[in-house]
Amino acid sequence: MLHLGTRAGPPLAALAAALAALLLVAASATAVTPVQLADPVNFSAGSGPNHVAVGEFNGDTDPDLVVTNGGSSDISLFLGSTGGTFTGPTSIPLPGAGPEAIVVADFNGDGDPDLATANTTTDGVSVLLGSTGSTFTGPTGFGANVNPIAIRAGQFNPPDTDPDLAVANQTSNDVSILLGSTGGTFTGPTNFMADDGTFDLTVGDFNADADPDIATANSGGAAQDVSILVGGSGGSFGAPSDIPLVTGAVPPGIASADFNEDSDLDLVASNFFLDRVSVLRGSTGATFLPEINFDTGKGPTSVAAVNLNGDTDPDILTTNQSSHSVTVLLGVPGSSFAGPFSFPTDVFPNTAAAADFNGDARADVVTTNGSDVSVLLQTAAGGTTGPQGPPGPQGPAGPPGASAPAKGKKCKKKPRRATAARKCKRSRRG
Ligand SMILES: [Ca+2]
Ligand SMILES: [Ca+2]
Ligand SMILES: [Ca+2]
Ligand SMILES: [Ca+2]
Repeated sequence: MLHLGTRAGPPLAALAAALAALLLVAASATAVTPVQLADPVNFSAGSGPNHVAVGEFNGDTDPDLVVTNGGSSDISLFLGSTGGTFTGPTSIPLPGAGPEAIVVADFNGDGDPDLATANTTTDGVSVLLGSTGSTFTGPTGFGANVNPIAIRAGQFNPPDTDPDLAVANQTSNDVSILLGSTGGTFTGPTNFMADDGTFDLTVGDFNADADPDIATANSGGAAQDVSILVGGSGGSFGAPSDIPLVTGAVPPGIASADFNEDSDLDLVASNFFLDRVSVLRGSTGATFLPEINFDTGKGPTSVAAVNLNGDTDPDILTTNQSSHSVTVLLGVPGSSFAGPFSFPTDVFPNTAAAADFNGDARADVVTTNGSDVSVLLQTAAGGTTGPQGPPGPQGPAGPPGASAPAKGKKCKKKPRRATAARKCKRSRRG
């Protein structure tokens, strides 16, 4: 169950003790450079922050942030400053839109990064075109389907080079493809079925045919799975191939990277009610080997593939809504991970991104939380550690399904975002 009304302090002492224990048991296997994140510095955004993305909007090389706010229906723009601090936010209004997710890309090809949001209230997308000095023109609205909740950019109809958009629609259980055209405009949407409660998506070439494919995380009552939509010509996608996860997984987040460096793209999906992530190792023809699970903090919502310790193995970053933390799983050759290493955020984190905010060549972390934004700067961490061994630093995750949702609920609270929870509707297959 989600306990949105309860609040627990970050278990700092427990984390420290557990980390020490892990270091003791981290054995023999391949050493990996550890990561340490400093305590969070919190910045106020708008009301109901939903999603954060990083961009360079004013050209000063300090990474900047954009945050969607579902409650105040706007975007908060933070400009990076020295030492990993931020000025702002400046509010960019999206009246009545209810923006959930945001993506940064140069849609009109003028060299200035632009923004696109997935708007759950208006069932559409807002595009804002960047200009000099971190100003934006727009928004211009485009359609999607019912309750857009996640958005990614891609190149779905080569050789056309205008960035395109893929939108996950939570209630229509599908993905909307909007094809980019000149001047930052879009045609479509064309909708492609995924599965019940399509909640997040990632773009990657899973079958190595050079056409980008899409994988979605589906957390509706009738689905606890990942859907693979294989890309075809002209921005089309095939029927979904569903990969079931363990019952109760309720995956709210998905990301892709080649974690085991075999050149087949892999997937990672968060398991909200099981306090772990599932790694699906890619095989030939957009098929995947059975899941391998790794512990996280409690209530993992978003998951991202990042590189935090600067080696060649992709790492995993989750936001943990129930333990008010992020978890870092450090990639180790051969589909294994060191960790979990968890670090406190402010309460109810729901999405995260990584970038080097203070210019020390170490990637840092930013999260959106229930009511603000946390920045966690990476600090120097000496020594090495080894792959994850049972149990993880936060202790056993508990028996599978122990905290699973009550049976028979037609309309679960959605893990990631408060606005989505408020708008939660009975899912329907379409
Ligand atoms: Ca900047
Ligand atoms: Ca642009
Ligand atoms: Ca792989
Ligand atoms: Ca840094």
